[in-house]
Amino acid sequence: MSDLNALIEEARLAFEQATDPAAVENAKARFMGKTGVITALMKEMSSLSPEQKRSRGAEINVVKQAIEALLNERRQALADAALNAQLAAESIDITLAGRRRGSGGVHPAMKTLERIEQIFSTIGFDVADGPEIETDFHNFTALNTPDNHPARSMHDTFYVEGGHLLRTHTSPMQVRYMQTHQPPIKVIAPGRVYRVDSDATHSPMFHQVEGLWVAQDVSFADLKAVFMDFLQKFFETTELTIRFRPSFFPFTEPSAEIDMAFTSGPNKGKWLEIAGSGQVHPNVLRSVGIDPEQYTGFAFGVGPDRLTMLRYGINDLRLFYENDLRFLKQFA
Ligand code: 2NL
Repeated sequence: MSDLNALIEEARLAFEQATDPAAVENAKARFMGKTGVITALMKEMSSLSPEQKRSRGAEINVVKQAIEALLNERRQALADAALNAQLAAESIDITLAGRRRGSGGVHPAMKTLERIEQIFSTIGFDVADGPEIETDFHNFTALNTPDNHPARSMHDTFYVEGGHLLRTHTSPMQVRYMQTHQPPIKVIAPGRVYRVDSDATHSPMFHQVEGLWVAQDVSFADLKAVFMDFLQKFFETTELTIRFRPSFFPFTEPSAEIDMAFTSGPNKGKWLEIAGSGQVHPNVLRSVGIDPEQYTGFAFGVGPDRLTMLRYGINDLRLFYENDLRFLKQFA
């Protein structure tokens, strides 16, 4: 029996020294496997008498069960240790604050467009919408632009398939609006426009807002009042003046540039070119089926990016298009 007790101790030691499941199974084979010690002891019994067989068999069984118990204990201990190690490694601190999705912001160029739309809405102007890929008719012909006008050249205008082009101003939206509405017409047309131009002060894509009021007896005086009202609301000050300088556009006659100057503040006294304008040319009205003998109107076009720069004190147009978050976050 003492040889058998020694065997149990031997097994206990072997299992203890096995520090991973594979080693435990190897140790098990040494005792319980086909070529293991227990199997050998069983075979040895063949030479014993039936009497001796019974008692020796019972003893061996006790040992076998003891070793099996040790084996299962060790298996369980290793499995527990592995699980605990995994739990420790994968532990998460559920008290930590979650990772939030950053909230976006409206781009300053779009903020200005929204602001302009809002201001003109309050004085009864509708907001037009339309395609950025336009027909030659809506972008040029209807706007009294002659076939040989330099703006139509490929040096100035992006042409796409099928004779279409990227609109060079937002006027085509107003042309479409006039084709589908009867005077009185009060509409603004904000959006992206495209020109073949790219340097420090020009981007091939920029923004424009045009305004149009066509009704009976709409005059330059109305333009001056509407535009002044707009600027005062936009800059939130009455401390500004405007002046009209004669100019030329194919779609207006007469035409004028509008300059403005602040009469107080850091930009006081500096004249800034901010819009082109004029009385809508009779040919433009005719091309959309409006009788110029019955109706007149004014139109203007502003570069909102310029207004954004003035309003926020931005000195470089390129900042609008670099998508540098350090710049953009200041407007969020
Ligand atoms: C500029 C010049 C201008 C217009 C745009 C216009 C639109 C229609 C009819 C007549 Cl549908 N005119 N738009 C008129 C004068 C000037 O923009 O330099 N913009 C930045």
